[in-house]
Amino acid sequence: PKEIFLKDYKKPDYLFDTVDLEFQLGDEKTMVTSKIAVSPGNEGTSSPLALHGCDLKLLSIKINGTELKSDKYTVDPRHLTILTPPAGVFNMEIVTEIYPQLNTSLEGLYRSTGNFCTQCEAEGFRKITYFQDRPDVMAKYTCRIEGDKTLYPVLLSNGNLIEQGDLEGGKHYALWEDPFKKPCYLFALVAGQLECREDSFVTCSGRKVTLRIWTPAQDLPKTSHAMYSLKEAMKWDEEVFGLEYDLDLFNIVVVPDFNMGAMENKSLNVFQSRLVLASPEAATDGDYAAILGVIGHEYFHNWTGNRVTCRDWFQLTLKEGLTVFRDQEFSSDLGCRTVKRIADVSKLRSYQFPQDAGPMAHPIRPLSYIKMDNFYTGQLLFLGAEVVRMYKTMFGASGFRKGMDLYFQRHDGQAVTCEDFYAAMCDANNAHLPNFLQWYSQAGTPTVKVTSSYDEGSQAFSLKLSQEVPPTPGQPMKEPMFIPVAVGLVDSTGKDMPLTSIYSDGRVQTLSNDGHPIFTTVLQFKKNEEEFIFNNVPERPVPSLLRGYSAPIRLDSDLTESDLYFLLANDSDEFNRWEAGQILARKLMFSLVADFQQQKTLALNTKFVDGLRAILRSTSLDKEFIAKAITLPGQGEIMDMMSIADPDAVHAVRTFIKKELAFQLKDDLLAAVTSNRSSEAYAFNHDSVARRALKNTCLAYLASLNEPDVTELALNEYKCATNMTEQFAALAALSQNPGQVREDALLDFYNKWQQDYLVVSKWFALQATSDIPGNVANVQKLLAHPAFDMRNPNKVYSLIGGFCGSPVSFHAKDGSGYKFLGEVVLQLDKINPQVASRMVSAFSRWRRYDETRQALAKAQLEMIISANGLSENVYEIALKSLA
Ligand code: B3K
Ligand code: ZN
Repeated sequence: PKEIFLKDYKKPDYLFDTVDLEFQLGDEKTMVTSKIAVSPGNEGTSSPLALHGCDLKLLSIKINGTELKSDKYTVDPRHLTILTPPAGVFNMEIVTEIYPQLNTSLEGLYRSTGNFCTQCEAEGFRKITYFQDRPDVMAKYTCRIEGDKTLYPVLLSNGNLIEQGDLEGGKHYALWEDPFKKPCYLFALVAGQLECREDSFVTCSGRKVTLRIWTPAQDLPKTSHAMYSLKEAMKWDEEVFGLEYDLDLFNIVVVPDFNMGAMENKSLNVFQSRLVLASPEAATDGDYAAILGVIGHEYFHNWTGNRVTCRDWFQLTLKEGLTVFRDQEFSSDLGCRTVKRIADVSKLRSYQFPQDAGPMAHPIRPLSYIKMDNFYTGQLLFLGAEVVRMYKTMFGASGFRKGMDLYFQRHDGQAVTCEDFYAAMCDANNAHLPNFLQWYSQAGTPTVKVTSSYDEGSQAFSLKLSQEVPPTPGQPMKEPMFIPVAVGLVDSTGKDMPLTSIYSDGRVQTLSNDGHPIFTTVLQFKKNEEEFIFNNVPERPVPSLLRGYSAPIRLDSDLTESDLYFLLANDSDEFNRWEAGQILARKLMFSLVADFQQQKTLALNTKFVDGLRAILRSTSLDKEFIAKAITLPGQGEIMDMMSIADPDAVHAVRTFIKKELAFQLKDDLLAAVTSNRSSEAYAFNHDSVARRALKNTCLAYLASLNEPDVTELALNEYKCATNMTEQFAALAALSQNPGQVREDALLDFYNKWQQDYLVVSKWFALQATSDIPGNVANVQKLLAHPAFDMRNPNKVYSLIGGFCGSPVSFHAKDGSGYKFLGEVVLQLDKINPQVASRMVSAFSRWRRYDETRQALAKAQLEMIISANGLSENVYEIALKSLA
């Protein structure tokens, strides 16, 4: 396998100006004709023209209308090379044959439940035809699709439909034209038996855009929330960024078999079913929120990704980090900002931080890859979004908007780099952010230490900051990064102090906002060590640090426990109230883990219980916030912070605290469940979502007690639920405890929902993530369940991905979890390498565990890497994990 390096980037020797594709869809084989207008990229180039290709049967090549003789080109399994292309502009016509019905990789052109569909990002277009499959080759496309009219009544591609009609032999055709230049990864084709929900949106300039969501007929009623989400996204992008949709038609297609969540193909987004289809009975609040976010995300790509795209795949975060940031903001604006922020930060901590501390650590702009698909990681997406967020933190909403405007003004229609984005942001704000670009090139999560001191005499409060970026593979030494640290000072009554002036870098800076006092300031921390002194501070404050999580770092401060309890009760920054509770919970969990390891009896300190009780009883806090604030940090987060991860101890401690809290707060929890019932019809709005979140979180606590009265309560909630959010939460609550009640409930749920494959996937996931003893065998059994299908990524992610996310079972000390995954990965790899490689990643952190587990996990990785015919996808992850 060949490794590709960022430093080797070279502009393409040839440009493609127009690409006219023709597909003759057939049940057995599909014929693809590609006519390309080629022009030299560099003056007077005479180098061979190398085209990528994979699993293609070449039928013919013509250059300027003449068949090319076989000694004028070479073909290998990855390329077609035209040895001496004509000088200047020329036309090239290539005919290939492909076999979509045999394509289980779900990359290129493939079949899902009989329909044709494509997925080209990152490098899948080469499975359709020979092409310069790289994002800096941008062309205007037309696409003519021909196929049987009864089997494939709907024929879709990018852009506008400019012609359609019937053909002999029961066939028909459609001709699409996309007026915008695009890289081939944004090409899409869909053909099959689909119906659509149609609606429209009038843009800010008064253009009417037709919106269509395509799905099998029976699912049409479930597309209303997706349509609502799309219209909200279109409106939001106009209001917040002044970005208007640029065509008269926008299509979304739903397919059950899809590797990722969705894909932003120009005007023809393709989604896996879970992220479009929803009804109150069958989808949870979580599903509704995910649909809103992902519909928004793919739509927002139209500008950040499609109109301005990436020069090469190393720049992926340019479009993904930015677009994730935009979808996070969109969801925040439509829901509750703090709660969304908490959810996003939790995700970062549970997935990105651990990865960044392991063998797969890489900067948001990686330096090399074997398979690009392996780099659609938390780093590029979620850490990338944090990096974009820091620009906004530095420049404010209007400065950020100016930067975005300049970015589009400079780069519309181009394929660009992360530096171009940085330059637009800085130039628009007449600013320079020293060491900020390090965020793109250095891997590893920085740790920032903060120590504070107060001098009563001079009324000065000092914060000393130091930073350390840990070594990561290939990067032993690190430079300091630019870290924006948002700070407020809280007085002894719990109020924010006005901040008047600050001394740093040898100068005094007056803080005020047009004469108004300010209560939060952003420290620009950019050296290894720096001191910031606040002046005119009348009493010793409690600092509220890193408000809103202003930078993606690990904060290590000298705040005492009592400071943290104080912030938990008083901080005006809600995010930091939650954070104070989390820090306290982490400290508690650590000390109990140590007790557990020394076989001491575990006991919960009463201050912690009282702190949570106060939150639970609050009538002023948002209910969803309360639900988050009483939820303990996940097991992964705690294991990530241990020198040797001990899944058994962390699990035992988390279970202990949960039960103990349930026991001590039982009355309050019961009151929260009963007072948050509602007989109103399901609605997806913040108040209802928050109410259900609180009720469900409390129910889960209660059910952990496994006492007859709470089991009765959970059963009752399960039976009376009128929506999936509450029904599924009750089922999850009941299934915490092994036994007959659990088995009966799971069976009942399956019988109710067996016709709905999306609900069945949830049912798989619930069992897969369970921490009941002996769950490996149960998951093994579910592999053979008639509803399970290895070829469907969603089911694999639910069952196998879910299982790997459950530390006690996956890391079972006898190695049974590892063995299970090892076998499954090899099976999966034969079907779908992208999915297999996502699963094998669960092994990557094997060195974090004790020696016994290390040996067992390593043996599986070695078994995998020595397997015959392994895909490059799995090979790359296994190789790096073993390195
Ligand atoms: N851009 C796609 C991801 C494509 C993944 C390729 N293996 C979807 C998204 O960002 O939402
Ligand atoms: Zn994206």
